[in-house]
Amino acid sequence: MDRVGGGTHDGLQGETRRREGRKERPPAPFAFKAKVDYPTGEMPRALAAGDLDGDGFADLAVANQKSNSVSVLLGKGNGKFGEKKDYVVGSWPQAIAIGDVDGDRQNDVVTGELRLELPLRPAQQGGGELAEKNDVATADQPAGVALADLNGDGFLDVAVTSSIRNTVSVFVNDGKGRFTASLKLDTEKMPSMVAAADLDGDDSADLAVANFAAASVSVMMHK
Ligand SMILES: [Ca+2]
Ligand SMILES: [Ca+2]
Ligand SMILES: [Ca+2]
Repeated sequence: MDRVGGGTHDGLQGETRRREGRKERPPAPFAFKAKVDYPTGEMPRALAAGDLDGDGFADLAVANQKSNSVSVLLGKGNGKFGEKKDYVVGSWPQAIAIGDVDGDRQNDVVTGELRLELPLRPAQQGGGELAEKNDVATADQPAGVALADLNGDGFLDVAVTSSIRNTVSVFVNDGKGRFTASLKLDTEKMPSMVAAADLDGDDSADLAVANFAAASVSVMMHK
């Protein structure tokens, strides 16, 4: 834990060491080139980066809330992206995640929308096209989606918030992209985003949920 105050002997020494440590290393160059803009659908609300066409370069998937679509922009590997290709999803998508949910070693796209969340699958090896959507019923208004192996079987499960039910639900993946509702946990008011990460170093994924109307984050540790 960081010390507060810094007036103690240890604190001053620590601060001196930190300053010296910084001096020894030249500062890393830190700058960005001029931005490049790419069109999406209307009201892009969420995006995820991941390789969708198997070429090893990150692509972008954008959930367009007003257009009820997902725009996929394939990365060329030099930082440039091709033109978007749009895929119709259900109404008002507001969350998106990329991961291989059906075990074919190609990444899939999962979005959260007004009533459903759905995996979309790349149709063919190397194509980067998304297959027909496959809907999974969730609680109302999934506002946030995270993909992580939550039950330790090696397959990516889905954690999804319901902004009007004040819950985060876990849907367990059978390894082929078929999800079963498994857990429903209470959050505070209007949960929005959810993140899954190992927060206590025990190699199992825990959950953190931002509560839009409660000015809080709910943290759920895996037992
Ligand atoms: Ca790619
Ligand atoms: Ca896949
Ligand atoms: Ca799992």
